[in-house]
Amino acid sequence: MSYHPGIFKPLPAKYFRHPEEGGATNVETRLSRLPGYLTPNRQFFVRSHFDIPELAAADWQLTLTGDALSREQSLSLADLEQLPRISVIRAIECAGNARAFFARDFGKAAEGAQWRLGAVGVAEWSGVRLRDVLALAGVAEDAFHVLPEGLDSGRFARPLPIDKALADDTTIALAMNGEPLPIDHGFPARLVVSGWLGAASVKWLGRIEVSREARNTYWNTKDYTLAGPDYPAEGEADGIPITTMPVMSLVDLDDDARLPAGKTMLRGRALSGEGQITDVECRLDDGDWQAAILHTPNIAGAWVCWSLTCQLDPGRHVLYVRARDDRGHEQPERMVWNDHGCCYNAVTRVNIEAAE
Ligand SMILES: Nc1nc2c(c(=O)[nH]1)N[C@H]1C(S)=C(S)[C@@H](COP(=O)(O)O)O[C@H]1N2
Ligand SMILES: [Mo]
Repeated sequence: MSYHPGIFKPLPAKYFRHPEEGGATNVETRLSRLPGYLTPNRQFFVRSHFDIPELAAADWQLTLTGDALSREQSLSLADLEQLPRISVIRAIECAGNARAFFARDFGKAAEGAQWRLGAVGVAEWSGVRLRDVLALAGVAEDAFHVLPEGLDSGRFARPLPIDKALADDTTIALAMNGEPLPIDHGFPARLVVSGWLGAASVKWLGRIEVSREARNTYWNTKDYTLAGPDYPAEGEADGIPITTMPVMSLVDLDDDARLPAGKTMLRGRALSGEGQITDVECRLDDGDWQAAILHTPNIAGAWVCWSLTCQLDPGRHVLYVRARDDRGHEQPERMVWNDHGCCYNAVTRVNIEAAE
């Protein structure tokens, strides 16, 4: 196995934006360039914390281990292919998506890659249920944590509670939008954990430990937590370990977009962890809130596309967008600060310039 320090796929500027301080392994999707509901593989954002492994399908092995399994198991891709196939359409959203807006709202940047709205994508993930894979090794009644580990140079790993690991749609994906998983997205196998922060969806899977005791890592105790003056530390963690993602709306426009004045269709997307979006509303400057149209499909755990036709007078405008989900969550007016800049979901605000 060898390691690669960057991203393999081409990164044309029309599809991607490099966040400031993001490093070579992070690029966000330009939502303005998405043609449809799914994010094509060539446009999907990439977030990798370490050099990435170049793995050969033929000798790849997934090791199942831990004191809450009846036996240790080593599985090949051919073994996984014996299991029932499933396909799920789900979002992967980095918990740091929209982190750049902390700097705008609070006058100081939260630590980490300064993502705007594009550290998120929706794909059709095909593979096998994590539950069916773990069953091959016999899961004990009192299993507590499931710790998937990547084969990247830093062995990225973040635990899941057993119930989430055994959920119907927790998937070991072998394919993305009908193609073998691209190397940047975890070839040959990654986890897809519905509605949870992207960091739960471990790429380049190599080992899964199922244990009776907690198996916490840096990635749920020192990062990807809600930490700061308003959040109490919890056990080993510096704050509250993040699980599901909050309700958030996105706008399919570049920053400081220039649009023709007059009647214009505004578009975007909205998503909410494991929930389904019920309403999206838009407001231009200090006008009234107007309901946007929600398009099909509207898949829980993925996103819904919205649109609204607006009259844009020439000049500068601020567009505000807020969404609500079927569980009664809605975007707050203002964020509470957290040090890692995670889960930003205050009412979405973008600048637009309309020209005659
Ligand atoms: N092995 C491994 N898995 C990983 C990561 C990583 O650095 N290493 N990054 C995680 C984070 S923080 C996110 S947001 C998603 C990004 O998935 P993508 O690169 O396929 O868009 O992968 C997750 N899985
Ligand atoms: Mo992430």
